[in-house]
Amino acid sequence: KLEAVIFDLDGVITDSAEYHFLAWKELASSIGILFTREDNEALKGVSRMESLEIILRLGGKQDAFTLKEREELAASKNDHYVQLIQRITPGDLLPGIRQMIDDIRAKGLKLGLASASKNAFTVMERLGLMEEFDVIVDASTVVNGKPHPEVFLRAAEMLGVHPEFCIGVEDAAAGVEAIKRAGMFAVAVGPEENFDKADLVYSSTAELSLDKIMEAYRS
Ligand code: B16
Ligand code: MG
Repeated sequence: KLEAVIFDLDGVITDSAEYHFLAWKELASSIGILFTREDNEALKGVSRMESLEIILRLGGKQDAFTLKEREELAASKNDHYVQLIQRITPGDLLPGIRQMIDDIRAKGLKLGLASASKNAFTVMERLGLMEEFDVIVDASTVVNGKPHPEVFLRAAEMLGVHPEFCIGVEDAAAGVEAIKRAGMFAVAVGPEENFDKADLVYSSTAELSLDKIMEAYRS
């Protein structure tokens, strides 16, 4: 029987993916790399340093910087990102998310967060959601990034729920893979063609329906 729903943060609860994009775009341009919104898709759910590697490869500059320089570039992107997310308010929940949280609570299910971001606590605070979630697991406490299942398994463990009785909600292919490898039921948000591994796909968060998800989970 279903006991918990575990959400990804960026791109599911709020559109912080947009702020990641703006910060990476500026960083890329400062080192002469053109970085587009389309390129940004490949960064969703991917860790900070891995994201930088992808951008450097995109610009053919994978060998242009030492490790120390790459760390400085990543830190500079993060400073900018941290500045941008100060603008987030409780009004920045993506459509349908407030309803989902209320429905999950009303059904007596537990609520968890599994994010690859080291800034997840700041974003959750800005959104006013700290009180509503039973557990928040972010990238600072896990060793392996998505698609490794660790962050979802940790959230389930902290909730005291067997993975089999958890649903995970993700907007990134790497995240959906992490949910499936954790042995959970995977709900994806985004274009159908991105998610061949998901159990259920919604085109946007506005379409999410706890009743329908629970129905699909049971069958
Ligand atoms: P940070 P999620 C992920 O968060 C983002 O999707 C990804 O784009 C970002 O690079 C990653 O967090 C690391 O974020 O630089 O803040 O540590 O979608 O797993 O909530
Ligand atoms: Mg995400």
